[in-house]
Amino acid sequence: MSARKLYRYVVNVQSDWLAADCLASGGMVVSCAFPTSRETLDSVPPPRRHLASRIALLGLGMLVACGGPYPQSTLAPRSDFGVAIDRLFTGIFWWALVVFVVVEGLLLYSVLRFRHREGGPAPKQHHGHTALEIAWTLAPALILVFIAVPTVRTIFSTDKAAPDALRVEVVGHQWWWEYRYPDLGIVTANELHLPVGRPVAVDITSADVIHSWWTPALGGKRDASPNHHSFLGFRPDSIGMYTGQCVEFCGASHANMRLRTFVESDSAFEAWVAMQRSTPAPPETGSAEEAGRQAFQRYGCIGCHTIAGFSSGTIGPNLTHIGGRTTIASGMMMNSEEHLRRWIENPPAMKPGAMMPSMHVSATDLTPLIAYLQSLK
Ligand code: HEC
Ligand SMILES: [Cu+2]
Repeated sequence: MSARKLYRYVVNVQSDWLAADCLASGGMVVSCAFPTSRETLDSVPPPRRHLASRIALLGLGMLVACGGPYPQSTLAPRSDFGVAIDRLFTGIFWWALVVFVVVEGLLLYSVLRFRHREGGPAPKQHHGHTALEIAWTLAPALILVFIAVPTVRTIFSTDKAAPDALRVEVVGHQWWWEYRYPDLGIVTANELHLPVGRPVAVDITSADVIHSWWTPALGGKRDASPNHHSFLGFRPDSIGMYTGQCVEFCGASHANMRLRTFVESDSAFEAWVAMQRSTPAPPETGSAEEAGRQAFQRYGCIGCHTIAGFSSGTIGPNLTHIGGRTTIASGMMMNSEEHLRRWIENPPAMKPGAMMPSMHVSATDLTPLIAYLQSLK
């Protein structure tokens, strides 16, 4: 308790005062107890003391927000859909700025020009000024039209697939993404590969609860709902790796449900496709990888994971080419020996609520098991 401070935290809700005793730690409110009786509410003093420091904090926060670079920004669009949204945002931003300047200008003018002067006369009152009333009814309506027309036009222009689009199916799972390319016969997870310049038609659904798929640089987000298919179409225009994540709260590891989208040159994408379609050769007899493959069977990993030519479980991600992924556990950790070790030892310890239980793999089995997984390129 010594390092913590008890703050009297006051929140103004629609001209009424709601008071709460809040336990604060390191600048974060940890818990609040709201009093119930009217007397306690009335006895709370207004929050004057911390005003200056709060304004300073807010200013600091806004300054920090001006930094960068931010990997997940819609303001650096890398697809036609992303550009369309950005253009819409910029247009609406300028309209909002005009409204802000006009309204605040009039407000400031009125406050200063008609302020109370000792002994001065009350300002002249205006009631029922028809021209003014027509003006301030029409002006907002017109501004809304200027916002609505481009918005609706953008919605219609982005809701259909181009005929030559590459089809991709996205299935959200707690807490990872399954990717299928129905025309290419590829099933993979968490890391999507797309060729630059080619339109993509993404079909999004869920195997359990509602998730939402979003790679901010590539355009809009779409809910992944069970028994429902959402469409997302875009054409990536720049080579690069773009991160994204689940944006619909879906349980304990919602924030650990990340994703990576690799936009590649045609040749790099073709090479990736060829690799994904190949079946990994069985490990050499007597090798560590072969011992690892046996462990993969013995510990029941085969019940949940597909490895082409070997196992066919579908509860967890397809591991046929797990060695070729840059991350594991839905973009949570880099794909390294150390992380694979910690993951397989105890997945829920790395990722709260993970649907893969600890399989109690012995230390002697773990090393060859990891060697086997890493050999699956
Ligand atoms: C009960 C089903 C189940 C069993 C059994 C199981 N897993 Fe998993 N596994 C999962 C699920 C589900 C995930 C995805 C977890 C997540 O990212 O939230 C996963 C993820 C993984 C990943 C990361 C995959 C990726 O694409 O990032 C690896 C590697 C893995 N498991 C290896 C194993 C090994 C090795 C075993 C056996 C010792 C095993 N699993 C047993 C369900 C299972
Ligand atoms: Cu989710």
